[in-house]
Amino acid sequence: MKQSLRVIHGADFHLDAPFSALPPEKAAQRRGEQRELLRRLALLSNRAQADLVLLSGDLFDGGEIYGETLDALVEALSSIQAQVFIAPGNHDFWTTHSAYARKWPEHIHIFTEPAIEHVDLPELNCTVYGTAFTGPYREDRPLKGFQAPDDGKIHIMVLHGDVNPDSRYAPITREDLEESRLDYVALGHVHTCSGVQRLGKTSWAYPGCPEGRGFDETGEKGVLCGVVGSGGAELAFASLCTRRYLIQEVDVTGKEPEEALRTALPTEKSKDLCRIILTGERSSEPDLKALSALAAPWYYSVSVRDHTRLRRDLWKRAEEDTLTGLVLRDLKRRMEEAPSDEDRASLELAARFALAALEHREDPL
Ligand SMILES: [Mn+2]
Repeated sequence: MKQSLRVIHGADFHLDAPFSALPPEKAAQRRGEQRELLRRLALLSNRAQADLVLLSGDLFDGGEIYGETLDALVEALSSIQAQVFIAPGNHDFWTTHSAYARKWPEHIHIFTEPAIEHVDLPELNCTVYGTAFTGPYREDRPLKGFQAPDDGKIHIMVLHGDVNPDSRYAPITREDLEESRLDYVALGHVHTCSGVQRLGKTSWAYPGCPEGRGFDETGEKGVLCGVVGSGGAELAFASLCTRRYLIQEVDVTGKEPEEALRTALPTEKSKDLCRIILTGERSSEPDLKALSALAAPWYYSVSVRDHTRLRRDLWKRAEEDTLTGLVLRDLKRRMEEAPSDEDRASLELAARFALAALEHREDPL
């Protein structure tokens, strides 16, 4: 009898997302790369000899999908040797005319109702539960009052929902999770990987989205891969993404922006998408167009933003006959007498903080 199962857990593929921040050709290319995630998922699952592939909703970004996407989905899911479970989410909710509503091979199970349904897998000593969104919102708590039976089997739930009692997207409370007595709750909705969490005997996780679509979905993206048993779940993050969204800060203080940017560029061409944020104090207005052009060959896509501040003259108010003038004069004199650069630097910092405090400003720069 199986005591533990090999599991792949993914969610929030958002296939056919518009990628509206990119020019149309690149947006189409990115949608093509999203379709490749399905092939990679199938490959990963078959290589790992997974027993279960759990897909917790928002596989599609919207109700209408391209023919290429449906073809890729059918081909990839059909090639998976594991049992596949899909719990439609708020973006890909179940309807009778959804892409999900077709005849699927035996090993693919798609939940179609808000009420919890289950599939028994006696050969795996396991029961898989799941529910579906049937509209863009659901405000009922899908796990409320649910408790897995104590029958020696492994109990797993696939569910799109929000571990937040005030959510409009299938709210889940921590008590609901703990009282469910499920061995693993495979969640979707949150696009950042949560790692495996535990409440009572119940393990739960969000894998996050497997491919970023914007600078709110930065870094490595993928699925969770590992083992679920009646003693708990051990799943590790496995990267699946083609490209990453990166945010890089470049401090221009005391430098020409172009020079600062040059030293921050990668040493070889990157396939990632990068947002460069200029920070620190500038002596003149940076030419964002020229800086973007300088960085462009190094990334798949790059944009440059200016968050710098104009360098202000720290000692401008030193001659004032006020408390501010007095404090600045004192610090200036001490700076002139300071024995080292280090002392001068800390006195300058002290002057900045003092000036900010005296002017009731939050930011000492
Ligand atoms: Mn989502």
